[in-house]
Amino acid sequence: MKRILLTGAAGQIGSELLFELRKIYGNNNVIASDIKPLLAESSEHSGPFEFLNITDRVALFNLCKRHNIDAIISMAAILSAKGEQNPQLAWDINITGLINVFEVAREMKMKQVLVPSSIAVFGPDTPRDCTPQETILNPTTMYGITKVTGELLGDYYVHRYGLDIRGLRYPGIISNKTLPGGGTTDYAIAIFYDAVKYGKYSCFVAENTRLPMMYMPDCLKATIDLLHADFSKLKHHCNFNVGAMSFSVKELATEIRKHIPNFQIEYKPDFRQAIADSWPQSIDDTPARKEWGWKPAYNLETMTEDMINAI
Ligand code: AKB
Repeated sequence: MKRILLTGAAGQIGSELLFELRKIYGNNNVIASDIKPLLAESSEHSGPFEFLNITDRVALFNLCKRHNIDAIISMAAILSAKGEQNPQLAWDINITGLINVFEVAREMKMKQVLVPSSIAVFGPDTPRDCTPQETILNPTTMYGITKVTGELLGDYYVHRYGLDIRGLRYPGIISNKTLPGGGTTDYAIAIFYDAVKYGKYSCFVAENTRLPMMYMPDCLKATIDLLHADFSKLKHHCNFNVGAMSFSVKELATEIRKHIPNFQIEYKPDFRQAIADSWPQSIDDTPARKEWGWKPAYNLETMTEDMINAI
C-alpha cells in the first residue's frame, strides 16, 4: 500500500488530484500539503493536511518520516508569469524544492516520485508545430529553465540512484474548481468565467495565439495513468509530452459563442504574449501513447460545453 505525500495540494491541479488519489488509495493514505491552507473545506476534512514549505528539507523529511511516506507527488511550483515577476522565487520553489523531494526520496528509499514538467521547457527555437518530445530545449523563462533542469535532475536520480521517478509536460490546464495563479495559459480559464458572468473578456494575449491545452479530467487521467505505468516498460522518465487539444483564442471565443451568442472579446496583449509566443502551438505525444497508453478524451467542443455547464 502506498503512503503518498502530495505537495501543492491547494493549487489548481493539486486540489483535484487530491480527491482522485484519495479515491484510489484511501483518505488517510494521501497526505495533502501546501504552504497555504486548502481552499475547499471538504478537502481539508477528507484526510490529513500539513503545512509545508517545500524549500525546507528538514521539515519535508520530518513530515515524510512522521507519516511513513513512500511516494511523493510534487505539484508545488511557481508558474511562468509569476516566475518572470520573481525569478529567484521560481528557482527556490521549483529547483531547491525539487531537489529536496529527490533527496528525501533517496534517503528514505521511497517507492515512487512523480513531478510535473511543462510545455515551458520549449523555447523560441523549438519547432512550434507537432513539437516532438526530444527536440531543442532552450526556454527563455525562468519557469522553463527550472522545468528543463527538473527533468534532467529527475532522469539523473533514476540513472544514478535507481529511483522510480516519472514526469509529464503539462500543456495549459483548463478547469473549473480551483483557479490557477501566475500562469500564461490562465486566459483559457478566465475567458469562461468572464463569458458566463459578464458576457465579455479582455484577453492578455492576441487573438491568433495558439497553444496546446488540456481539460482537467484528462490531466488527472494522464497523471494517474503515468503513476500506474509499469516502470520497466518506460524508455523515458521525466519528460513525457502529453497532448489533447490546440486552439487559438479566436477559435475558443467562437466556440464559446455557440453557447453565449453575444460574447464579446477584446485583446490587450501584455508581457505574457512573449512567453506564449516562445511555446509550441501543438505537440507530438507519441512516446506517452506508446509507452503507457496515453489517450485524451476531451476536445475543444466537449471541453467548452462542459466548462460552461459547470460554471
Ligand atoms: C503556465 O502557463 O505557466 C502553465 C504551464 C503551461 O505550465 N500553465
